[in-house]
Amino acid sequence: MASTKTPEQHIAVFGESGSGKTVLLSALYGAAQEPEFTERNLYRIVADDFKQGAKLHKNYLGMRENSRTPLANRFNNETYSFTLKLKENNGQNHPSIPFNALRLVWHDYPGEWLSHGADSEEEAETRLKTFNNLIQSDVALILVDSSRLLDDDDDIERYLKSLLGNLKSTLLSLQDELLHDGKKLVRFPRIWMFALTKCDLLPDYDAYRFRDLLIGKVAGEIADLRQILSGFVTGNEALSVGEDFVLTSSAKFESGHIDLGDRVGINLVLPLASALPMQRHLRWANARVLPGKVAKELLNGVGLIAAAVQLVQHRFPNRIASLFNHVQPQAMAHVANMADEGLEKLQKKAIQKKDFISAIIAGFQLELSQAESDKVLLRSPR
Ligand SMILES: Nc1nc2c(ncn2[C@@H]2O[C@H](COP(=O)(O)OP(=O)(O)OP(=O)(O)O)[C@@H](O)[C@H]2O)c(=O)[nH]1
Ligand SMILES: [Mg+2]
Repeated sequence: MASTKTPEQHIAVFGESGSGKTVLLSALYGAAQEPEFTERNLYRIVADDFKQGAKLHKNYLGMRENSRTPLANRFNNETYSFTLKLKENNGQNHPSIPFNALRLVWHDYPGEWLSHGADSEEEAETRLKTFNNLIQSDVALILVDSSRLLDDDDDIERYLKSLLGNLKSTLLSLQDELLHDGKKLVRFPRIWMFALTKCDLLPDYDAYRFRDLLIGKVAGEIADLRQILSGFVTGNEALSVGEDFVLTSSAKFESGHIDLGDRVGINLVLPLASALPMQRHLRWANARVLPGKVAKELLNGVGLIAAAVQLVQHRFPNRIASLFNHVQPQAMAHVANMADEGLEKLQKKAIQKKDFISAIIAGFQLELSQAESDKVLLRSPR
């Protein structure tokens, strides 16, 4: 039966003050308002709150026109919600297709919350609320700031250790409050990947070199982080910590000039938040790493993963009787692991059927695969 609930995906970005969170969000939203974006993509990104959309767009234009960057989020925390809407959808979609839009939620918060905690009781409450929202995501991005990797080797190592140290102590300090009654969570980011921000400052880096740097300098700290995260989730075999790597640059910043046309990896944020976990969860379900109950919850959840069921429909139209109760992980894993050619066909079919979500998810998978060929992304083989 058709449901009207729009699947909602949160994006969890863990980045210290100055690591590029607000600029990244503004570049992502602002670029989506350019005519080239609408020409190239099947969808538009619409801010659910007009005022917020205008603010981000203004940030973007300030950078584009006056090379002026947005202010740091001192004491300022805001949640942005966007809807991806089909460009040429006049409200019509196939009656058997339950969704015709996707919602994405991004929490922008002061990076100081990761390094110094909160300053007042009120701020502590807001911080806890934000973290509670962040852990609704399927993927967490840990931002590594390129501008901190320009120093000598010892400084780099100190920076990376302090970055991971702060993240670990933040998680530990909030653990009791995030786990209600000490109960481990089913829905929690199970993929913690590293994102190198401002990579325009490190033109010689690709995702492999970024990985090698992290493994070379902080492999032990990454293992500790995994240990801590295992304490949050049920079925902790189904956890990828520090196994995926991506490069991003919101613009090229050069002697006072900001070139927003020169971006890296910004187009990957939405695919990473949605298609990547979909593929990984299905793979885990198929390999039976996920305990039955967890698999069911993740695969039948309200998150974007539900869209996978829709995607499978195009491939196995007669095999899926009921959309949400009889998920067939094997069939879905097949779709999730499909080669580019199959995905392109699937995408075409979905467009013909006006199945917006399937077309977008297939497109997202294609984008991830392209980024991997370009060495901007390195995905865990597990
Ligand atoms: N070279 C380069 N510089 C960047 C890039 N993105 C951001 N910056 C620089 O980094 C500064 C900080 O970026 P923000 O996005 O404000 O950082 P933030 O993570 O939101 O910081 P808080 O709000 O304090 O948590 C910007 O003012 C820019 O000067 C990038 O892609 N490349
Ligand atoms: Mg900010």
